[in-house]
Amino acid sequence: MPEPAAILQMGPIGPHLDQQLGQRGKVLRLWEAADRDAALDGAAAGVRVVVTSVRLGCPAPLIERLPRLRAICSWGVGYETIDVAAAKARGIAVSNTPDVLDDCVADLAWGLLIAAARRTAAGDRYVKDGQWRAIGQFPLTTRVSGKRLGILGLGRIGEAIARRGAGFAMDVRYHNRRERPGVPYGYESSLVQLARWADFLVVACEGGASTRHLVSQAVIDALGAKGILVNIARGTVVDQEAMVRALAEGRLGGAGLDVLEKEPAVPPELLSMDQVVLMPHVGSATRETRRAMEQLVLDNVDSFLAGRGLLTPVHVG
Ligand code: 8YV
Repeated sequence: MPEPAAILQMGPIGPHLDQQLGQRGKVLRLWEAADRDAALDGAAAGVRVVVTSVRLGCPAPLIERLPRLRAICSWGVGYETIDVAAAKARGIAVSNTPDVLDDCVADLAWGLLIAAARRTAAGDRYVKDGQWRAIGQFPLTTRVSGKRLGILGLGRIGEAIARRGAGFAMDVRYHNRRERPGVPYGYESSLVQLARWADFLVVACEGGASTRHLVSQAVIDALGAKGILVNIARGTVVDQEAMVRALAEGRLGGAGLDVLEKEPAVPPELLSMDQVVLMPHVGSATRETRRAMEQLVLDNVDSFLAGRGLLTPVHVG
């Protein structure tokens, strides 16, 4: 009998991780199996660790098929695609990759904010399409410095976004489920109030059922015709239909979006809007950060296999 795989890898994650994981033990690379069900059945009794990503997930039925599973190590800070409750019920620990991506995601949030306010993507098209010469002066845009920045979700990424606000002389406030003691930013217990106050509202909270459509029609209306919405979190946090309507009718000033509700589907109305800047869900997608995320998954696997538990466990409920 060949030795059963101790590690189940759900799909390709990155060259460093994909290559290094095999040095930790026998790995079942599920995406390479001709018959996934048969491969899972064959390996089920041996698997102690699942290596996955926020994209690939780890649903309850899979957890149920692996009686010896003790750890799920995931790539990505979000974990809404992993059934953490099902794992917890079986005493299975779950890790994600926090901290290492905060700066890159915050950088992109600011890139989108500035791009939406100053219309840098539209300006780039204007120059490259020859309109500078043909039409002349580009239309006036919206000032960024000195404005009011509202943040939905003052976690690690939200704080990194808030810190950068100081460089732009911005007044920063936030909305969370609960006020965070000791942070130097004003707390708004109502998201509608925060949106009414803010010039820019940046979405940086977690995804999943608990935050679905938190940015509702009422929040969008409160942000208003001069307001700009930035989302680097999850498309599901925003009522996308309401947002598209408000943008089309000029009731929302603009948007910078790294994420959409049903990626990679893009509402066609957005394609022709110069007040909207879109990116293909790449908040953490720099060479440096992706490498660090891969390494953190490996470090979690190593720590678990050495009996020291996970380094960056997810804590829920
Ligand atoms: C990735 C992410 O860019 O970590 C997360 O939760 O969303 C990002 O790091 C994304 O998963 C790519 O699809």
